Amino acid sequence: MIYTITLNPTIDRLLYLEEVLTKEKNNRLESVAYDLGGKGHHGSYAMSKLEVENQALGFCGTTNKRQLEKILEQKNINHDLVDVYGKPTRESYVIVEKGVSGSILITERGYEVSSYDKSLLVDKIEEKVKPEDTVLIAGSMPPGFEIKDLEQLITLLNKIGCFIACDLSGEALKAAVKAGVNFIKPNRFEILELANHGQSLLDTVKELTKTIDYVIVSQGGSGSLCGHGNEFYQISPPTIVVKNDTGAGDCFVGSFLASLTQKKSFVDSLTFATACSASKVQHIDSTSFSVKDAQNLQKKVIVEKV
Ligand code: TA6
Repeated sequence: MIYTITLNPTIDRLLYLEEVLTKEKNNRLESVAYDLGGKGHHGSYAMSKLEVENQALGFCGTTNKRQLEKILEQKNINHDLVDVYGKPTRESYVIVEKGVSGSILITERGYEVSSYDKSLLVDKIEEKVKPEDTVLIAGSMPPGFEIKDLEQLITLLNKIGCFIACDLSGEALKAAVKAGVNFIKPNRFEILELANHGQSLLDTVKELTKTIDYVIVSQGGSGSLCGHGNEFYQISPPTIVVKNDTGAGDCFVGSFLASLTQKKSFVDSLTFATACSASKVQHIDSTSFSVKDAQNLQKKVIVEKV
């Protein structure tokens, strides 16, 4: 079983502009849509689409709970969230300009969680997670959830003995590396914060892979530099027309962990996850991708042993 933990859930409000975003102009919207936000929820969406059993854990504000739950149900995501009373789940504004590749992401901070809220989440994790499970902690932390809370969460998961995957950034990523986890996916800027002074990117990955089973450095449209054991690869995605890149990294993480759970090899998991992500960016929302499309795109992913 895979559990995803989204500490700071989000509803994505997608704003499709009639034209290119321009300052000092009334930029008119062609349409507005809502989709699932949050990196852990996106991971669950990919796992569910790939028919890998998973459950989404985390927090959920009660004042707009129905809206988030409706999207989770539409996306067929099994979930068991801790209610945070009287608070609204935040929104991320995803701006998609007419005829322009990619998106602009503007994200709210989120509501504050209390010690009681945190204790309820820990209770659920203690009750559910088994040593043979995988847990993905992904996305930002809400106000009130401190680094020490993350350290305690990872310590608990290490005590249980499950596989711990983290898609985190900044101080949270550093704390996860220090606490000991099995998977990280920093981007090309975040990895620099984990590097020894003057160390090359590849040497940093090799160093980190001594203590972390899987280290994936995402390089946006250029692909990723990946390490596991004594295997290191530069992965290059197929050339495709990007409509909306929001959620591409999350789709990669969910598809990669799903592939590992299905006992695929490291390289096969990497190329399939890259293909799922390439399919995702060809869709205009934050989550959708085509498994069939990904299976075709996987043949075009370039793997270079480094
Ligand atoms: O990675 C994309 C995304 O999940 C968006 O859909 C939006 O919800 C945002 O990231 C949330 O980011 P955060 O790091 O605050 O969890």
